[in-house]
Amino acid sequence: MDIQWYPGHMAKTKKIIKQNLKLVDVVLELVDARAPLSTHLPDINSLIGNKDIITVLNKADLADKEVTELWINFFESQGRGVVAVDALRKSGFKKLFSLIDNTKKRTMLGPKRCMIIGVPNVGKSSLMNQMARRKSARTADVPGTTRSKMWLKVSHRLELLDTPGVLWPKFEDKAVGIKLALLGCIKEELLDLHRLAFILIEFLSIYYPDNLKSRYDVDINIPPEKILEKIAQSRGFLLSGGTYDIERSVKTLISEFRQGKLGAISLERPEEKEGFWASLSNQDIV
Ligand SMILES: Nc1nc2c(ncn2[C@@H]2O[C@H](COP(=O)(O)OP(=O)(O)OP(=O)(O)O)[C@@H](O)[C@H]2O)c(=O)[nH]1
Ligand SMILES: [Mg+2]
Repeated sequence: MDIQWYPGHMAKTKKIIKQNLKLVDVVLELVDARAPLSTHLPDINSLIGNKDIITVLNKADLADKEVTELWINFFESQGRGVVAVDALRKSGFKKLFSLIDNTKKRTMLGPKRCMIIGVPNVGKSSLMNQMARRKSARTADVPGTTRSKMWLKVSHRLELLDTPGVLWPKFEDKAVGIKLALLGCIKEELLDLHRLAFILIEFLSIYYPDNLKSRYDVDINIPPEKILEKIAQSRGFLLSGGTYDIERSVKTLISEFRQGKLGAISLERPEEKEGFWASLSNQDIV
């Protein structure tokens, strides 16, 4: 299915990126540390040409530390400048600034200029604000928050350009869409949240069973629907008539996963060709 995520918005965003490319020295591509490949822009080369690029694994506080280390090695082995950061707590900023310092200045005059790009909700505006030590750009846990570009001065030597999130209209591999949905990069209204919660439960039961078990005090060997029922039961999510409010369990599970309340969890690992996600490559969730 082809999806118009934000009609008109995506074409405008790509135009902003292309038009401002000549003004910048380096591009920071923000990805979500929990799924760095699925949240990476597949057409980045056609978008930014041969500009210097640094990969920033943001929200590292929410990702499995061991897996993040594997990702760092993966990108470094490809010769890519890469750093894991937590934009809210500013961890990893020293390495980030030093990677930026080590890039060449290509534009003639003024400070070094960096453009921040990435999928929606990955933390671009938060990172820019924190690097500049100002709350200039609006941030929110909703994809599509930033609607136009914004320049922000970090110092007389460095300026940043925040851009709106980019998403593409079709996922060749549907598992990529599922991971983007789980991480909050796709508008909620477009998603089959119930299906998404099932997939999350199945994933957690295989890769992070203890996290699921201890957060909700459930037996992970029971079917996903029963797990949602148990969550409704223990949290008191009831509808009039006394039936369980499963929709509320669905929303709670997804939102608590996104906020890291189930612990630090990574959705993908480098060089993972087979397994859970490969089996979902034909599943629609939108
Ligand atoms: N835990 C955690 N949350 C973060 C981090 N960075 C950003 N966030 C949160 O992620 C949400 C999205 O942040 P934004 O900065 O608005 O994301 P964005 O990429 O600018 O989003 P769009 O403008 O919609 O494309 C907000 O709720 C932030 O507080 C991080 O490193 N760790
Ligand atoms: Mg933004």
